[in-house]
Amino acid sequence: MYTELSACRICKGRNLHKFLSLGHMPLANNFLHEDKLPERELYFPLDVFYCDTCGMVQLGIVVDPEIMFSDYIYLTGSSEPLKAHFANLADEAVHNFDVQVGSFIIDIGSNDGTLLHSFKELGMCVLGIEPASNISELAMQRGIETMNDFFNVNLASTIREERGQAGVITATNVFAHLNDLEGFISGINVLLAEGGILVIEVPYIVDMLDKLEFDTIYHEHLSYFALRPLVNFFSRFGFVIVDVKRVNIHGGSIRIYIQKGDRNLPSSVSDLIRLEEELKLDSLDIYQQFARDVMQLKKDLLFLLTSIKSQGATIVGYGAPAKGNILLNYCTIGPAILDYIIDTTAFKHGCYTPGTRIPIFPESRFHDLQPDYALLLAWNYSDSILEREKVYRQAGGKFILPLPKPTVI
Ligand code: JHZ
Repeated sequence: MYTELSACRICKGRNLHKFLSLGHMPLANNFLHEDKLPERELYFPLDVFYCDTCGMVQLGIVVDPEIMFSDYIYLTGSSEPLKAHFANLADEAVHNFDVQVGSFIIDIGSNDGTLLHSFKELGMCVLGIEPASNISELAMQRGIETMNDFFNVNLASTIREERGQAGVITATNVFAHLNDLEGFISGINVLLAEGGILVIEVPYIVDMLDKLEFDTIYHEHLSYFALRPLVNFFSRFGFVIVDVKRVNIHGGSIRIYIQKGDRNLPSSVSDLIRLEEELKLDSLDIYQQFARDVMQLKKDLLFLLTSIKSQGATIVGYGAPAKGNILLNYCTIGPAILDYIIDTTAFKHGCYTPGTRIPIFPESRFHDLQPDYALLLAWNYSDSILEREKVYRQAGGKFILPLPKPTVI
């Protein structure tokens, strides 16, 4: 079901240092349906390594993607801030790169078609590629043409023969999920038109380290990217980063614009590389400190939650993101602490969290029962959620932000 990493995914170096072990964890999106609760669940080791040669941070194992992605529960369209974020991405790509109306746009890992919907509204011809059959069906029902498949060079050739090359290819929150990065870039080489633009968004390791976002480490995320190793990677394959910006999504990500060819790197790239050098991302120390801080956070969060519980207060979880399951399992927070979790995704209702087995309900339960505290598992949307839940807060309800330091709001 999984293979062990023997060399760095980017530079093939073999000098890999393990700096963090989160123990054995269930798959973060493997929510359990109430009709078929298994007696035992699958657990996989979750260890993180630093490559001494090129500085890439990566997981020690690769779980079979068929197990993780063929049937998927995460829906992009379930989070309003994410919809707005993707509308902004489509708008920015079209305007900054002068993409003509009617251009062919492909989204790899297109989920429910939320991003492509924004491109379609701008008059583009769109095609999604999505390996999860349940989710590609949903996208089709919403009028977004979607191929139910994993992206690779063969699929790229088929699409090119049948439909021609694309002016824009997007891959948001999918690049960090790939083991075969070379296969991906070969596919892009086939499918991207000359002068076309590849847009990649990945969580940024600078944010992960800075805000102690350890729960974004899970089996789906094989790589934790800084910009420096990526610049070298793309140039090896005849591509160049033409722009990069930090974006406030998923706890802090980078949006990277890439084209075929070779030219000087823009100042946006050199500025971020300078930041990475200043932070000393090329030395093991910063990662070892991160690991020590993660262990301390576990103690602090458990202490806070158990003290609140011992006073007889009720605590629930707000949002059931994949990362929440890493936080709950690692910090050993189960149904004795959280009565239930609420989430906007209909697919998740009636399910239990993997490992910890906490039931998930629609948001209405939260408003009906007005619990004393809500642990904000979807902490990346804290601004939007705190604003939305004004009435709950005015009535005395409190939120607990777990990261970077457990805080009651
Ligand atoms: P959210 C996903 O991880 C999945 P997750 C994926 N593996 C990936 O790479 C990362 O993103 C980057 C709910 N919610 O987006 C909706 C509310 O209930 O942080 C979602 O279930 N109320 C592809 O799962 C969850 O929270 C709300 O008001 O960690 C958020 O999940 C809002 C805003 C969201 O990603």
